[in-house]
Amino acid sequence: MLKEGLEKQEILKILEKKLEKDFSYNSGSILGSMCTEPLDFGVEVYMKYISKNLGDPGLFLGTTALEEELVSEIGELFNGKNIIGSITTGGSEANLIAMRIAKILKKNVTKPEVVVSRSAHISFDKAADLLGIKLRKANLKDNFELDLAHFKSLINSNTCGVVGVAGTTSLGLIDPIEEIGRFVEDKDIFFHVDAAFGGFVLPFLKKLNYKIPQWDFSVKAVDSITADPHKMGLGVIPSGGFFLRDSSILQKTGFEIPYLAGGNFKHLHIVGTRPGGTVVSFWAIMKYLGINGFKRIVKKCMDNTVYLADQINEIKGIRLTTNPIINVVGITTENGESVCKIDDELRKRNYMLGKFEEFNLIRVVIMPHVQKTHLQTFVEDLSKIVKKLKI
Ligand code: 0PR
Repeated sequence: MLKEGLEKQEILKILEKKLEKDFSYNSGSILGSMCTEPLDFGVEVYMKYISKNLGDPGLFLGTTALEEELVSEIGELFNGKNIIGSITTGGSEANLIAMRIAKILKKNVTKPEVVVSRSAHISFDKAADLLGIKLRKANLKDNFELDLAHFKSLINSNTCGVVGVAGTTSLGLIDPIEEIGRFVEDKDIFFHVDAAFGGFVLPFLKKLNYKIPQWDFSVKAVDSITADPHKMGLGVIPSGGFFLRDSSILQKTGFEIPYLAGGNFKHLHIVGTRPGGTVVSFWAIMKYLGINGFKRIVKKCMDNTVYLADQINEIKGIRLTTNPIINVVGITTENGESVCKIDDELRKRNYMLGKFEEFNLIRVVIMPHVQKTHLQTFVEDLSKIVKKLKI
């Protein structure tokens, strides 16, 4: 550490140089990320309220009330009533909270298991590891949709929870939530839906008259939902979301910290000190955009998705893994050859996509920062690469 501090200007200059290595959202390079540039107004509000700490809610009663209002409003967007929950550090924390609840509610089960689809996010593996839960993974069919019969066969007397994904990480697919709901309807099994990505896409696609199957609290058996502001919500990082139908579960399973300056509030979080600024910011973003604002953003992403999908169909040697349902595009080879070489070549040209070796696909996520011009140059380069590699 320096003995004497530097001038602000000098520090800013050093920082600029050091951070040159980072990719920027507007460069056209970031094509495989589920995060994006937060909304300007959200950033403005966040900066203003950056010191709020919801780790001690009693000291910030206004922010606490704002969080409740925000959660309830998002709960309504997901067709729920009096939904409780909170803004988390991300989808991983929200999924961990859900898995913990599933385990605690079934105290009599000594070897708890949770059934998920093979395309469920890695955060369920992390949660299973931390909580001592056995994860039972249901197979996918050839078209990458969930094999429901296999899913059902994995449910047994040790099952404390099942998970459906609404907007899978690899392809943006929607698991059949209603059908999974039927498997657990009369059983004492917690049903969590991971819509970390899809949560701020699907409600607006539905309002844009896209055919979207029921995936949210409108399905009676659904107990909780993950949906992240810092993905398609354009919220600042870190902001995920956990939404819970039955408020008595907070009383039954919540943590308590008796000594806090602001008093004791039951909570479900894994972290202690946690940002309030992100919550205030997302409250402001929801008010500012309204349903129509989100519809416009989602529509632009979908138009670009269709554009890219059409272009991929034109390139010989590669094809779409599946027809995109939401703004996630999976690309694979026509002859089954590995996508790794294509991915390597793309990276050399600074195209950063997601690579899912298990499914032999590379993933483009058409986030709000992705412009049609980015996709045009991407397609030109991709086409050249596929030709050069003779795929
Ligand atoms: N559930 C689903 C369906 C997800 O896709 C993700 C993350 C999570 C949960 C976990 O969310 P957090 O990362 O907020 O904990 N999906 C992205 C992915 O794995 C995360 C991501 C975002 C990765 C930006 C890369 C990146 O540049 O692809």
